[in-house]
Amino acid sequence: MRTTAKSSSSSPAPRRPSAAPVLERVRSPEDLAGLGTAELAELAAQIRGFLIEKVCATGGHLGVNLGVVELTIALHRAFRSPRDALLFDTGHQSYVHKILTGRAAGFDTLRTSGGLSGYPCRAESEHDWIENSHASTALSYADGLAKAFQLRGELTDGSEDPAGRHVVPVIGDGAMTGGLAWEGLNNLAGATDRPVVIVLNDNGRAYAPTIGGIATHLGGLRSEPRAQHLFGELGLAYLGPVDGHDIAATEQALRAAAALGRPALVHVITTKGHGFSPAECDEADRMHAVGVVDPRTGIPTKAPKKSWTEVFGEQMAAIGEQRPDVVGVSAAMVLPVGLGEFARRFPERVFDVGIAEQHAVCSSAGLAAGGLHPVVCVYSTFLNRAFDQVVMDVALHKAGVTFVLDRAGVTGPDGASHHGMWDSAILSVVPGLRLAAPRDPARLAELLREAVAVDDAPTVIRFPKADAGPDIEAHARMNGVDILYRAVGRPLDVLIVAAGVTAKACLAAAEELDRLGIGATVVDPRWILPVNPHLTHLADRHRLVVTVEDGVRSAGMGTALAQACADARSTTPVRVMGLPREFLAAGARQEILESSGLGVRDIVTTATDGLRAGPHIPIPDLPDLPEITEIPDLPEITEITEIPPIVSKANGSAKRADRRAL
Ligand SMILES: Cc1ncc(C[n+]2csc(CCOP(=O)(O)OP(=O)(O)O)c2C)c(N)n1
Repeated sequence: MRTTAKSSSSSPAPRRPSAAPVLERVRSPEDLAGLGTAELAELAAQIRGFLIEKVCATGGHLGVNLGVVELTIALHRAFRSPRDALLFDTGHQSYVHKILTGRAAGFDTLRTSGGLSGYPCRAESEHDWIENSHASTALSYADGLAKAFQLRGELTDGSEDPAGRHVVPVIGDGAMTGGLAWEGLNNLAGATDRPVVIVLNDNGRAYAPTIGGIATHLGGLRSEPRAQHLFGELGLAYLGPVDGHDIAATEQALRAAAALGRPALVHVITTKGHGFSPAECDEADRMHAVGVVDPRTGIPTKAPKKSWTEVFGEQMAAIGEQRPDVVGVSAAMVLPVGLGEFARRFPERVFDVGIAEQHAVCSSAGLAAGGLHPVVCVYSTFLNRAFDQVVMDVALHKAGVTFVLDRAGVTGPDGASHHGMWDSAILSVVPGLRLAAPRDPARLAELLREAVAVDDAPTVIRFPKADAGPDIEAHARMNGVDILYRAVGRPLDVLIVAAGVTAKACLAAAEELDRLGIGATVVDPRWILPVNPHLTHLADRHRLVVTVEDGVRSAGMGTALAQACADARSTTPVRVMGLPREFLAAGARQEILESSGLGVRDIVTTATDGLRAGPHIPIPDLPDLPEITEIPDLPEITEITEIPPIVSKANGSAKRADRRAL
């Protein structure tokens, strides 16, 4: 705890007047120490103006950060970061912390490739102890840090001894609905000799108003503070509620909690979007996070195109009309996952369970056991948490539960934690589970209907954070596999298996290969897991298979197909293209896909390399290909119903010449 800083309620030390805005003078938390009440208020106003200007220009978490300006100033006055560990949960409300720790200049590059991260980031600053953005983790981190500091003899005992270190998790009321938070709280509350100061930032909302008994309890404490409450019963000291927009009062409460020498919770009341009327008036989520918007009105500067989320939302609402047993389940994200229209039409059939993915999945197994068909709508990256529930509570129970994974594949500006790149890898090992990747809106409509028709196993639909784009029609469907392209009059050189939205790049690559005299077939299996047995049959009739998916390549569709081909004794080599097993940084989605080796040219090169590596097949050298920066619109494709026979090879190792149709 800072012992030198005076509370802003005491008279400020006389300072020489300075023309520079206060914000420019604050380069580190130490610079806050000498500021008096008026200057602190000025600083808060300047930070708010700065956030509105910068975040409206780049996009990012606006409403949440406008709500914690004064709270963060108070935190940095009461504690000595980085010696004391400030931990923000979920992490998206760390912009003010970044400004106060010398990172204001980076805001022009917020959430861009190589720019300032939208979450805490250890590479950026010693003030960032953790780099979290999945909710409800901070209390567990705090528990671990406090135990480590205690064992090393560094943890504070609540005295003013400057050697003692504080651990201060700052957690939202939404994040408090996650089970992990309560596991952490259980440990913190029981450790009376480890005086962690928990700051509960209660703005009454996750995106929408926070649901459940805890939210009701907090609401009760807000409107009528009382001595008996949940936190006290658990053994924590409780301070508050305190107005989180009053710097002096908040700082005072934090100092008081830190001086207790026992675990304490400071209940801070804030308003999401505080001080920016477009955010304060935004019914949906108080402008929680925005794209590029007009800083005066908060209205997007570009008219958005129809997204995958919207297409899903329309289809889900239409299915709801026909299937009264279909219900929607969301982990505090009813609107972001596209359940808005379904909720409007069937309010009693949507369950917001809080930021509780594990519970969402297990509770859905219960809904299925009770005769309903739940559609669990979560972002791909957040399903990671509920893997055990998918396996044990849904798959093992043969429960008809459909998972709709938005933000699958590369997401973009949110960076490593938000790319939905693990779902097909982890789900590939779940017995009985079927996973579909629609390539276009028509396939999403079709696959969603197929998925909710399965009542004895988990089904999954995955799609990215992107514009949905136009439909890509197939020439034919063979045993459930869509044939998207077949080079007329060319041999069956390479079979390109496209997962979902990679179809467009695969088709462009097939065109390029055709120009090189290489015969490509492009297929979309639609259901990418388990492997459609017809694919191994198709693989056997080509010289090379290239699989393309926007999930991690070490497991998933391609790996499963390679295994299936080996099991079927196919000798055709399989080249698997997908995302590397790395944490991918923030950036524009297309840029990341290309830098990860999923561009059109990468597919062409993989095919030509693979064919060249095959036995004695003459492959022409690649001419210098023109640089492809955008995927070109696809030319008209000639209708075919049969694959032409393969051209006979002079050497004996080539495939049979008397081909049947595929
Ligand atoms: C495990 C997980 N699920 C979902 C989300 C998506 N999400 C981001 S912020 C948020 C709401 C957080 O509410 P709260 O903790 O109250 O913080 P506030 O935004 O109100 O500051 C949600 C659901 C997430 N980050 N992590």
